Formats: sequence, structure tokens, C-alpha cells
Amino acid sequence: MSNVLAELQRHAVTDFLPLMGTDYVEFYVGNAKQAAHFYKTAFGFQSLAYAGPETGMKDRASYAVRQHKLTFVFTTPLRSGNAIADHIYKHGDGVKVLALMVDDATRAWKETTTRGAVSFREPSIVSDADGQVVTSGIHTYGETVHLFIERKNYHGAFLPGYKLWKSEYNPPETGLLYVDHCVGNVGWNQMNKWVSFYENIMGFRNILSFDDKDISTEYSALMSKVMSNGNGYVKFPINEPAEGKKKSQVEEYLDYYDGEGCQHVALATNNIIDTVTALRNRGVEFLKVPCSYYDDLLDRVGSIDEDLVPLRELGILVDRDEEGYLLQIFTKPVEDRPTLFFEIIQRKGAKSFGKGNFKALFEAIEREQEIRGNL
Ligand code: TYF
Ligand code: FE
Repeated sequence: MSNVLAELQRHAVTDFLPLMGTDYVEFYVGNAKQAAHFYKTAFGFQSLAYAGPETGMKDRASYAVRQHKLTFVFTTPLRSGNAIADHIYKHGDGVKVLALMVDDATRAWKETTTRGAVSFREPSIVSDADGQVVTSGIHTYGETVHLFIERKNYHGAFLPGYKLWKSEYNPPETGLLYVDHCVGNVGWNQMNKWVSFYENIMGFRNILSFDDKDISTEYSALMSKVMSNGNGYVKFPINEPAEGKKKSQVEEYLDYYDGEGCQHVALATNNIIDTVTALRNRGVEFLKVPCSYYDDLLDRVGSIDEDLVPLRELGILVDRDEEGYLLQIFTKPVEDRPTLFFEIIQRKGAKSFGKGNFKALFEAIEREQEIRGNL
């Protein structure tokens, strides 16, 4: 039997938490109406669904937007003195929910809570005229949660409780396709705890590790371990700060987010030059690497399909592994706090995370830390 087949069979018997991908990412924000507008205007998301007092949701307003398989939800509280308002007061705008697509949300909750996950939501059925959705949830690092979404008996726009959001303002998409990975920043010496959490409680595997030798010598230090579920559709790298010559970028995040949380969400495209051109034209700000990065790029990564000129003009980074190459670029933080940012990534065979770019990338992040006075 081929290795591939053996591997597939191993997972078929051992994967107690089969995931079909990321269902949506929900952000708790100070002003959901304006956040939704920003992600439509700047990132090219399309209006999808709305929930609020008009739909029977008395305490909050939520706007769901979509681009291909990528769904973001922006939620804001309508009054103070509740969990959503407290979350924003402490963390600023940030990711609350990394929702995962499952076939059986009741089983997902049982499998994970019996292995030690702390429940966030017991399996519950929500329904409307378009059918029913089962959701359940568990806590992960910081105040972040994973929801399990079972929507096989639902054919509405998004979720029960939401109404279709028809807007007259529909800026074009920018070619963003799906969530490639979501990175969590955890506290000092908390890496092993969260690696064990994803291994033992969620059945993930550690597929890649970067330690301070890969990363820390001159620049902001961190350790990173990439956790992947069985079929590879869901990947959660975890960063921990490390002692270095300068203040770790992970420590800066922990200071400003006031705890552990989601550091970046990587969004896939199949034409990074077009996507980043569009994003820049719409006001999205990206980190810049020195022009010298491009002088020896082709010596480092070999020949690539793309022209060097637009890559250099846009500041897109390239890295190669055994299976192919990838192109990636990072936005500046999208809040006033130096917390959450986005990565735009195009994979051409490569399954890695751009280790060859860490030096240039982390030096670019350090320049921003320096400007903020946080180095
Ligand atoms: O997700 C990754 O591993 C890459 C590299 O603070 C990276 O995007 C790692 C840590 C970090 C920024 C980027
Ligand atoms: Fe990344």
C-alpha cells in the first residue's frame, strides 16, 4: 500500500475531530458598522448577513461579510457591562472566534471536552425557516474560542438569527479566497501547554517548528510551532516570546492585547500581485523590506513564474521549500494597538511558512516597533 494511502487510513481511524475547514472568523470590535464598511472598502468583502435588534438580537449588532470561502463577522455590543464590551475594553478590536466547519458539532464538543477542553458553549440547535445549525464551542488561548459549526441541514445565507444583508454599496473583491492559517500568540513558557492542547484535545499534529536559533540572533525573538489538523485544512501556528537582544514582537503584542490572542490571519489568493495591488490602491498598509532583499532573491529561491519588478514594487516576499515556493506579504496592524495583522499568501506547491523570509520580515516588524517606541 502506498504511503499516502496508509497516511489517509491512519487519519480515518484516528481523527476524532474531523474538520472541513474554517467556517468563519468573528471579531469583537468597537463599531461593527464601520468595521464591516472597512473590510468591504479596503479588502473587497461582500455584504452577507446582519443580526441585531431588528432580527431579535437585543444586545449586539453583527455584520457577516464574505469573499469566496472567506467569511468574517464583526460584532459589537450595544451597551456596556457584558462579555463583549469587556472583551473590547481589555483587548481592543480583535479575534474572538475561530469557527471550524464540522459534520457533527455535538460529537466535536464531546470528543474535545472529554479530553479536557473547557466548554464555551454546549451543543445547541438554532433554527429558522431555512433549516437548523448545531453549534458548540470550547476555549483556547487567552479569551479566544473555537466554535464548531454543523450546517449540513441549513440553506440560509449565514446562520439562523441573521437576515440577508442586501447593500447598495458593493466594492469589487480583491481575490482573497480562504483562510490559510491563523496564528496565536501565547505567553512566556506557554508554548508546550498549547501544543499539547492542540495535540491531545483537538487531535492536531506539530508539522513544523522554529526556535530562537532560526529566528532570534539579531532581531526580535520568538519560537513558533505549526499545528495542523489531520487533513491539513486547519493550521494554527503558535508563537511564544523568547529572550533576545530586543523586545520580542510577541511580547509587544501580549502587552497591548493584554493577554494571549490571535496575532495574524493568513488569507490565500491565487494571484498575489493583483490582490496586493488592489489592496494597496484601497488603502491597506503593508510592511516594507529593503530593496536589497530582491538583489539576490532568484539566487535564493531559483526561478519563479512572476516578474521581479512588481514583486519588488509591492514588497512581496518569496520562499522555497522541497515542494515548491510561496509568496507572502504582511499588513501593518489593522488597529491602533500593535496587535492583529493580516498576511496575504499565495502557495505554489510550498506547504511551509516562509522561514527564509523571517529575518527580513522580523527586521521590518522591528522598524515599526522602534517607531512605536516599543523596542
Ligand atoms: O505564520 C507564520 O509562521 C509566518 C511567519 O510573528 C511569521 O507567517 C511568524 C511569526 C510572526 C510573523 C510571521
Ligand atoms: Fe503566517
